[in-house]
Amino acid sequence: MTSPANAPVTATDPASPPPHPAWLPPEAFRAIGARRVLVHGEGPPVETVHDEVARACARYGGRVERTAAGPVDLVLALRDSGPLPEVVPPAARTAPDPDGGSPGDEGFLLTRSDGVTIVLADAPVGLLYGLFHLVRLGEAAFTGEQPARTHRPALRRRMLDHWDNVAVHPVMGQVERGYAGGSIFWRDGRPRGDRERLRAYGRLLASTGVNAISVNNVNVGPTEALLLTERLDDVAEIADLLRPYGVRVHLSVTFAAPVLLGGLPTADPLDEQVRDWWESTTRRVYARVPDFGGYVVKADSEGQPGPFSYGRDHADGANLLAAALAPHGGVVHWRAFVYDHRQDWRDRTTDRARAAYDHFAPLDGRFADNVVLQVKFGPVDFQPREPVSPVIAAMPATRLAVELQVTQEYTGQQWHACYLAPWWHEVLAFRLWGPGERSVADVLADVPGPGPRRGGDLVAVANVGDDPFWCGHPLAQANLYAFGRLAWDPRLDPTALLDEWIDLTFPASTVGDPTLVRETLHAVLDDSWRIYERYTAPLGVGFMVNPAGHYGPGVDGYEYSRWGTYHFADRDGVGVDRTRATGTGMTGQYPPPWSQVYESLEQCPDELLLFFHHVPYSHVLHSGSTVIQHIYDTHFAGVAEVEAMRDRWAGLAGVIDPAVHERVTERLAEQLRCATEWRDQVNTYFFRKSGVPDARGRRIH
Ligand code: GCV
Repeated sequence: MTSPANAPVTATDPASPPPHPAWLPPEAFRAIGARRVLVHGEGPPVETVHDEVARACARYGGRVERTAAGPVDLVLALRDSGPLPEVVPPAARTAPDPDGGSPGDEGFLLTRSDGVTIVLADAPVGLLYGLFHLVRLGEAAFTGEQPARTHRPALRRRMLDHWDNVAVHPVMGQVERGYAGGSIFWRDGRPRGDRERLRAYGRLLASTGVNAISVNNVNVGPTEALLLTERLDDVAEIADLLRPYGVRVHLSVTFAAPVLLGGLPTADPLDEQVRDWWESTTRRVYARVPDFGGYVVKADSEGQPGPFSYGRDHADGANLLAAALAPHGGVVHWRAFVYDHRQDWRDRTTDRARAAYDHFAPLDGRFADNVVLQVKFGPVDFQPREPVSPVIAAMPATRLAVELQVTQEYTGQQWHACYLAPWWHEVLAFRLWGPGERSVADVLADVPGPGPRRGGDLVAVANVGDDPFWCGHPLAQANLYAFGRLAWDPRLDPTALLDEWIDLTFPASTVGDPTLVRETLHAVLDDSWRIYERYTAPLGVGFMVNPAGHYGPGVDGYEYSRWGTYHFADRDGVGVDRTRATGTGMTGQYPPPWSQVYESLEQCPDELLLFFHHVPYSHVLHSGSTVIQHIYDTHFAGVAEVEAMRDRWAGLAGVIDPAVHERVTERLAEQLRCATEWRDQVNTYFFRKSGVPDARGRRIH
């Protein structure tokens, strides 16, 4: 049995076989490939549309043309590319854009009348998104009459950040927090040159709606820093490969670049020479990559350089880079993940969860228009359960990006099946000012209402590598898929998204028993995030992971460390007092009603109880259980549920691709081993601390 610690890094070289098709196997294009198709328009993404359709038609017997020579079943047309082809029925030609808005830069209009399905777009990438929408619809795209409907992304930027190192980092390896082998971009200090894999990646991203990526780790080392200057060609090559898929490339840069690369004595954001250096450097970037997206910056965070070294604040720092990018239309994603990572555990006044708000909320209104403040979704660090970050409600005059983690750093590292879309959906649907008010998604989508009105982006840390299944765990592909789709439309239902992913990845005609496949995948994945939560850290207290790699249990692993992530368990109770009355006061960072709800022991939701309160083990939850009994019950239940997942999965042997089946079987065995370890360590720890036996008399060590 291969365990995560000694898992082989799966390497492929340029000559190796193509990776798993993920959710775009040829069969997913059958409905389109069997049709007579007209593609009308020009521009790189239109060529992509044409090539996709041509490939599908070659396989499934249809035909594709650029000018109509006869009747067609499907028209994909750019509206401003000359007169629309005659075959577009008059009704569709004159149809006003529904809801009064045009498709815009990235949207498309879909209608079907007189037996012809029509996708119209104003910009080439809209046509590409329209094509992939048809792929999702399959045969349903070619039935009946369909009134015109405009589809537009809710969020402007839908971005994946790659924490890929160009040179192998001595501790973090080729990909920081990467669980899918090596980087798809870099190997041992050089570009890996696997152009086919990058094209395939661009195609997968476009099909979900992702339109931006950053290609290197936010922790920028000396080799990575050079991507901004002398190794710009490496970035340009990636940009060239992804452009046909509507994906713009961004770069993580170090704030110390003027010193490291420019030979200046300072990187002070108010220094004239420093400003000039960023301006000229950025000009050269755009000369080489005209559609370059911008910079991502982790400053004054976990050892990365930043404006604090010069007595400046983060608005000074972010605005420096924003000024250099503005003339070219670029943005800076400035991360709000700033906290004291050298905290003394004895110091009970410092609260890491407060840090982002304390640093950034006072700066609201000072950030340039092209600064996007990138905020982790929770106040601590991508835990399987945290409250939503109060920063998102606190900065009405600042553009925001909410950052999620598709890579499963704290959610089983792609050894555990953990479908994260329900968690993200919960975060995006969280109503920051209480029931009936705007949600996180509304803030990002700039839906009118009180609070922030600048709109924003959804960003996530990517989970892919050079693994043949892209993600190590084949079922982790569903997370990547769901992230893109939620960024396009945060209101989408996670269960429906899983169905979309199943339909595409396991087309009915390619598996032995489609109903069994669907039921099994739902049984394994629907509740998998909550199951993971059940056998790991209880009631929102977080961490308790093994500090060496954040995989597996380590209940006291961080308790006496400098990282600010403590649970404070003793013989009487557990949890972090973040109340205003007796604790760190973090509850006061929320607007009402949450500032009161979280402050109140009676009202605080069970799942966040230990995030906000230190309580005795005998404290009775809303569920009716005591805290200690809840810990025992959930940990026994979580392991039993993983056993059930494993047994359900076994039923797919011989029904799906054996390679996928075998890989998932292997991972479920490891998940069960690890979940059991979590259960036994957590239960034993709390039994020994509290001395309270399990009311059900089960074995605790
Ligand atoms: C890229 C966590 C991770 C780090 C990561 C950091 C961040 O602390 O463990 O590996 O660094 O978050 O988001 O910058």
